[in-house]
Amino acid sequence: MPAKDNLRTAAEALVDQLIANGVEHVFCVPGESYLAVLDAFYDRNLKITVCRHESGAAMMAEAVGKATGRPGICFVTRGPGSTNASPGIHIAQQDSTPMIMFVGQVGRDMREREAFQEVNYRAVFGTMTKWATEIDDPSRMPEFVSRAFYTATNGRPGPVVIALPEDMLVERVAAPSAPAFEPVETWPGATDMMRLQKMLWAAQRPIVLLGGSRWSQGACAAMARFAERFSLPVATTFRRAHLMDAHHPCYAGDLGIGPNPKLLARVKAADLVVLVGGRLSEMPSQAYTLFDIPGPQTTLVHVHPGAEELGRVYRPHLGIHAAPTAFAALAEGLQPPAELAWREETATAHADFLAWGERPTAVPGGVNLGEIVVWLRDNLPPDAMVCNGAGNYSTWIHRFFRFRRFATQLAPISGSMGYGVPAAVAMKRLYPERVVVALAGDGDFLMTGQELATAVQYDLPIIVVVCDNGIYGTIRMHQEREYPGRISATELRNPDFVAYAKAFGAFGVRVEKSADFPAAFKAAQASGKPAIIHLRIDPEAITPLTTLSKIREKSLAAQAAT
Ligand SMILES: Cc1ncc(C[n+]2csc(CCOP(=O)(O)OP(=O)(O)O)c2C)c(N)n1
Ligand SMILES: [Mg+2]
Repeated sequence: MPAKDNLRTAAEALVDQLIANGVEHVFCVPGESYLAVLDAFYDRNLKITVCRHESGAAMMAEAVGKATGRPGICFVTRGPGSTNASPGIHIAQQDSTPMIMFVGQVGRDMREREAFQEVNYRAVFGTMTKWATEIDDPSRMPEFVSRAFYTATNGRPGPVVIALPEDMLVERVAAPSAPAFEPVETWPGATDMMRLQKMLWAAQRPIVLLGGSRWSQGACAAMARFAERFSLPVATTFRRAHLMDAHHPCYAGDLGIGPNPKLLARVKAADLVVLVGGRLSEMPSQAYTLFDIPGPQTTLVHVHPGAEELGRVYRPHLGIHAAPTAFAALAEGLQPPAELAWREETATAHADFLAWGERPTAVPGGVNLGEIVVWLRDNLPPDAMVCNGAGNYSTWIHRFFRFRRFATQLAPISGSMGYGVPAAVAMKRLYPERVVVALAGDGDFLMTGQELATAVQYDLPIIVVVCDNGIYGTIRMHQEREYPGRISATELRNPDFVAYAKAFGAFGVRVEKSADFPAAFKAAQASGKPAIIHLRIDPEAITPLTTLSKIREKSLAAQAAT
């Protein structure tokens, strides 16, 4: 409510500062701890998405950060609201995503008494964020919010948590809004680029690896032009396949979990690795086995926007402190040598990539996830967004889907289950004209499946493909390998997912044979509603390459031999 004294409450100053910074969407679960902010939302031009669980709200905000490069915003209540949101914060950290979470806090006069739902946010979120803070002085609201935008986006992006004591939020302040934040570019130096050019000229078997954040469609296109002029093979790291058009003749594939052995061999044989944006963490580095630590045997150029990441694990031969956007722009100015010794190798690398994911492998059961993903690949428009969480079902996406554009892949490097549905809800809210599909395991889906209600509430016709094999498949796979035949805590008795969809007012259809999937997908689209396509998958079909029984037999045989 506007006040007679022309002063704003701190809550109003907060919401105005968000709007000044270009925020259009806020994801939240309400709480009495930040009622004043809810009231300030009332007559402001913001799209509010009210969620069913804070993990959903936080993952939605994280997905916005991933897709737009600007901080996604969520609001949650104190105590349990904030701890429920922690998976989204952890994803933003591991995925280097800009995000700001505002959280209610007890009144300043009660602090340190363990008042109702009191949490020490600096302590709880201190190691999972770039900055966890609390605002005591309402007149500093514009300063704190402005800094949050810079902190979340500068260098290596990540999450910021700001706690808001409820009595502070209702105080009136004269402080004017701060000017909108301007993202700060991190440019490579001219000498860095010249050294890189020399290294490229001296190389025989170079390869480029793309990863991390601070990319854009324009930067991906610039990178592709650079790769093309140098005829460089380009691979993407775990869950970053969308950084390179899979149809580009330089694309060499996805260096994630269970990568194409030919790609792995190619990376191992390279004499120059140019890692742009990524950190080469556990998954792409094949559990840190690919390169020696700290001194890699291969000449390594590491381009990263976070100075603290350069030399953190791998000592690069050339470290370039730069954002991928800036690096890609300057890479366009590099000159290729007259002779490109590796030209044919790059063509082979692309052919190897295409061959690896071309045709689905044979697996037990009526529904072959490979065939489903290949159908999606061949039928979805190039700007369709594909979201997923964690589980073995995602292996088929990594191998058989072909991402064509930036931010069409929304998937957590952090390996957090439950990400697909909230990410899809957020993307459909931002981009209603685009096709948005989430793939989820049966375990994965029920971690955040209740956000289907959010999709229904806001008329967001996302399509969720639930890959139901009746098990926590990934863990069962590890179990059969490490403790063959000793099944422990990995079996699931599932609800009727079609009835579940219908109970939410969504569309639901079951698929028992691969051949029925196209009609089910079209029916889901034609319904105009959020939809669940329930795939019944044989638990034996644990990866595109092997079965649970084969893994068990192999482990038992190995045990017998020792
Ligand atoms: C939040 C969270 N909890 C637990 C895990 C450990 N985990 C990784 S994959 C997985 C099983 C996934 O099962 P499901 O979604 O059914 O997919 P499937 O592997 O069967 O295809 C589990 C429990 C995780 N990665 N994230
Ligand atoms: Mg499963």
